[in-house]
Amino acid sequence: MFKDSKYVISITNLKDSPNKQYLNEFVFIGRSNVGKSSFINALTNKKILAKTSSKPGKTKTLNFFLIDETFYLVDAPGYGYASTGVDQRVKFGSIIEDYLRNNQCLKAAFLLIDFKVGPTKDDLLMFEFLKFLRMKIIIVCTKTDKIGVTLRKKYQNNILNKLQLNESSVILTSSVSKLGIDKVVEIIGSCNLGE
Ligand SMILES: Nc1nc2c(ncn2[C@@H]2O[C@H](COP(=O)(O)OP(=O)(O)OP(=O)(O)O)[C@@H](O)[C@H]2O)c(=O)[nH]1
Ligand SMILES: [Mg+2]
Repeated sequence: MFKDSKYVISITNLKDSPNKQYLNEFVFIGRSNVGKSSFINALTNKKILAKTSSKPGKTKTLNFFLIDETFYLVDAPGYGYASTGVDQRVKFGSIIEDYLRNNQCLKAAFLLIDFKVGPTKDDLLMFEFLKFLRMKIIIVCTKTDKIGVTLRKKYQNNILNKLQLNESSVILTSSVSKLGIDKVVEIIGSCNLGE
């Protein structure tokens, strides 16, 4: 677990990034309501570090959290939800795209996929885009607590098929039961050391 975590800033323009010392960054991407903000709270063991909501579209900015004074976790706005209007949707899309394209500090992208829903069309597009950018991608399945243990293999296989990945490349997690949180902490730790 990380020792110290603090919210730093929410930005809508990359020039306002707080990362002037070129610390490593790790971003959490996924559709609205997939559980990105909840996941950051679970990782940092804080209930309200990142604001969550049952209504999709809560996170509308790139939110920076400084961890142990050594790297940033970045909470991204969700994609694929139209309730905020088409223009907003395009705008959110472009700040994420800018952020992903022009960022030497970004060491890995965690792509969150709702375990029960499986990869949506938007998830598949984002996955392709991250591959195109040659980003280190970690697939995190969220809300696995909603599926009984015996059915999990079936849901996992569906996701693996759609992404054309093998078993070892997805992590099953839950911000409620805390399943998989330790694995993600470990991955961030080793990426941060440059492994
Ligand atoms: N059962 C269950 N519910 C979860 C889990 N993680 C998040 N949720 C719920 O899912 C809803 C959305 O969570 P958020 O963390 O706000 O989702 P988000 O991806 O940040 O959403 P946006 O900011 O709108 O893009 C909230 O009602 C959470 O309580 C989980 O692991 N299990
Ligand atoms: Mg959020």
